[in-house]
Amino acid sequence: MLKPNSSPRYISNLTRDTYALILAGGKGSRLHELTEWRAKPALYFGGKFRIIDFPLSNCINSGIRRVGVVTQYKSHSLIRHVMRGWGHFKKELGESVEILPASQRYSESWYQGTADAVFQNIDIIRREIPKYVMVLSGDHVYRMDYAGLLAAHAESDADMTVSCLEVPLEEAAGAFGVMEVDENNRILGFEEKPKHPKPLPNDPTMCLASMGNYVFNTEFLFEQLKKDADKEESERDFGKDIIPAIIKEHKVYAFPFRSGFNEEKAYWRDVGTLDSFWLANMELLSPTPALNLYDAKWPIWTFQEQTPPAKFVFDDDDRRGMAVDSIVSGGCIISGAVVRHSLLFNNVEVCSYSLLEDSVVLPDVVILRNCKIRKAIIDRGCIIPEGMVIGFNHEQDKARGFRVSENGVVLVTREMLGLPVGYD
Ligand code: ADQ
Ligand code: ADP
Repeated sequence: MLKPNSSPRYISNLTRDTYALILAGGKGSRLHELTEWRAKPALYFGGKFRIIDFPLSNCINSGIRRVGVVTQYKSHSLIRHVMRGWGHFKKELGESVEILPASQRYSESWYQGTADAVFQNIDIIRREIPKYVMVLSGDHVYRMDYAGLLAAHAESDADMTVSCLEVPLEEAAGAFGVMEVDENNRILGFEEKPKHPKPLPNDPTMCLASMGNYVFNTEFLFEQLKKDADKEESERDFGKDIIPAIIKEHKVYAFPFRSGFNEEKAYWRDVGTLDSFWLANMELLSPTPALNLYDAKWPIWTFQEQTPPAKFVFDDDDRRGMAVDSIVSGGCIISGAVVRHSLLFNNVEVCSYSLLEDSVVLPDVVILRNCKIRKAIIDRGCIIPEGMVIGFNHEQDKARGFRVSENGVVLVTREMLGLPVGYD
């Protein structure tokens, strides 16, 4: 709740006084070949987006118009995307989306942990003179009005606030930072990726997990980063080093994630594995998905390639080309083929007599005639040869060099098909 005497411009002053830093340098190693050439935040999602579009759109829609995107690992396609899709902001109007690659300003090395990625950009943040710095993970798909988080931070007079949500214990174990809070949500204990997370007092199956999104008072952040930089044994990481070191002496609060939308259950996905990537995309095919991409009040902005409309045509033999229960993006041509319960990104061509089911197909893919594909992720730029069967016999899929996930999703990339690398 806001203080009753707060000015009508309370929230807009908070968001205006904030600089957001999106950490987008992570490797995403459990996505295997999907992130071999691109950072996880550059991974495609939902037919026309990349993951980074979600935190970026949340910032812009929340009224935070000064944003830095911190890049490191395999950043080429990420930088290209941010430049093309997010490069039009006007510095003169107090708006900017800047790319901040590791540039060795404060040390000879690349960014070490997440805290170092912020530390090495201190001078850039300082120039903006923000009252608050919001550090966001660039790895997750969700819609969130960050103004609520900022308001809670300011209201509780906190030094730092950590955005969190309830997660089943087995999901959090080894994956998330887990915290204990008092009745006012002040953080009393924090463990980074514990094997045995502490359950909630009122629910032994769930725990309180960090989303990797933080708000800091700017000067407080700088002090803590400098202190941490002087510690030899530190890994320079917010979860491992900074948060555990400050919770005793400083006011660090948890903010329970609410999207700010009228949703039954707040949507937040860490699409960190092939299975979760596939499933999160499949979920969008539901008539009423938990993630609403069609809400004009909270648009997800992205770089839009100019493509002609999707097209469904009869082939020479009068076979009907169709897609049902599917999302089909611009530039696609379905010619005499059947597409069922699948998500197609831009410029996918499916040729006659082919059948595609339960699959996610990234941009610029050609599926030639007579293919049968089920429960697959087809990476960008693949050309599936005539008659190829994928997803019906996993031994055969593996023998071809495709990757089969724990839950039986088959990943196919250009390299696996023996196509020349360097496709861009
Ligand atoms: P992880 O997501 O495992 O845990 P990490 O790998 O440090 O933490 O990545 C956090 C974010 O920073 C990601 O968006 C990643 O892309 C980026 N990143 C990682 N290393 C970077 C570097 N050197 N330079 C630039 N960017 C980098 C964190 C928290 C947990 C929390 C989870 C929620 O530490 O406490 O539960 O996020 O997913
Ligand atoms: P995008 O993320 O826009 O698809 P990338 O440049 O990251 O663009 O790479 C797209 C695809 O091209 C990847 O799936 C990968 O297979 C291939 N690729 C890109 N660069 C290389 C490279 N240097 N070597 C091999 N393959 C590459």
